[in-house]
Formats: sequence, C-alpha cells, structure tokens
Amino acid sequence: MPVQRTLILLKPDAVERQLVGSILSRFEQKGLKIIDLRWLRFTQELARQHYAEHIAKPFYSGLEQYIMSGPVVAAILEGSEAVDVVRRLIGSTNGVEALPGTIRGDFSMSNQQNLVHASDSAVSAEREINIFFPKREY
Ligand code: FUP
Repeated sequence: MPVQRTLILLKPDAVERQLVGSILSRFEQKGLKIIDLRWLRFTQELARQHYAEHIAKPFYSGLEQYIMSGPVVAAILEGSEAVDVVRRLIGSTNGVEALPGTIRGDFSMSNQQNLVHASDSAVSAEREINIFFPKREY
C-alpha cells in the first residue's frame, strides 16, 4: 500500500457553517495525517487555475462565484492510498446523492455547496499540492 499525499479544500460553506473542525476530525480519526494547513481566499486567477478542467462547463461561473465567496482552508493529507481513501470519505459530488457516513452525505444537500474538495487522482494531487503549497521543503 503506497503512502500518498492528497490535497483537500474546505470550501466557503464549510467555513461559514463552522464545520472546519468537524470535517478535519473525520480525516484525522480515519488515520490520515495533516502535513500542512493554511487559510486563503480564492482570486479569479486561482479559481481558473484550480478548476481549469471545468472552465468551459455551464456551471463554471456559479462555481467561481461560490469558491471566491469567502475564506477556505487548504490542507495536505498523507496516508496509505490517501487519494482514494479521502475521495471515499467525502462521498459523491452531489450532497443529495452522497451516501450517509460520508462528509457530503452527512452535511450537504447541494451539488455546488458540497463543503469539501479532494484531489481525484495521484496526478491531480501532485498538481494541486503544488498550486496551494508551492514552497515546500518536506
Ligand atoms: P468533485 O470531484 O466531486 O468535487 O466534483 P467535480 O470535480 O465533478 O466538480 C467540481 C465542483 O464543481 C464540485 F465540487 C461542485 C461543482 N459542480 C457544480 O457546481 N455543478 C455541477 O453540476 C457539477 C459540479
């Protein structure tokens, strides 16, 4: 089982709803390690970089508005098969469909305001970690 790192974002609704601690606890309780953590505000440029694959999609402008609407928390998590483990913990995109026991399933009823982002592959994780934590010495 390879040890991997992955990137998560606690999106503006998670901060607004004061769920940062509860959501981070889920990852810690599972056994994932927080390697780094920071608060930030998305600019339009950062949104376009992070969500590059979605720019042409009809929901992009709403997504951009939402991700820029308040502070977010970015973190690097580490553990065995961390990319897939974290994706399973957050649940499917739409909170209405996400299974109970997952973060989105337990806390979200929205397709857009779904609280948390997590890298969807090892390649994405590498790209996204470099976007949010560019000057790492670890
Ligand atoms: P996920 O990997 O589950 O975060 O979902 P996607 O990468 O497919 O989508 C990225 C974000 O776009 C979602 F978190 C929410 C938003 N989105 C919408 O607002 N509407 C949609 O129809 C699909 C996604």
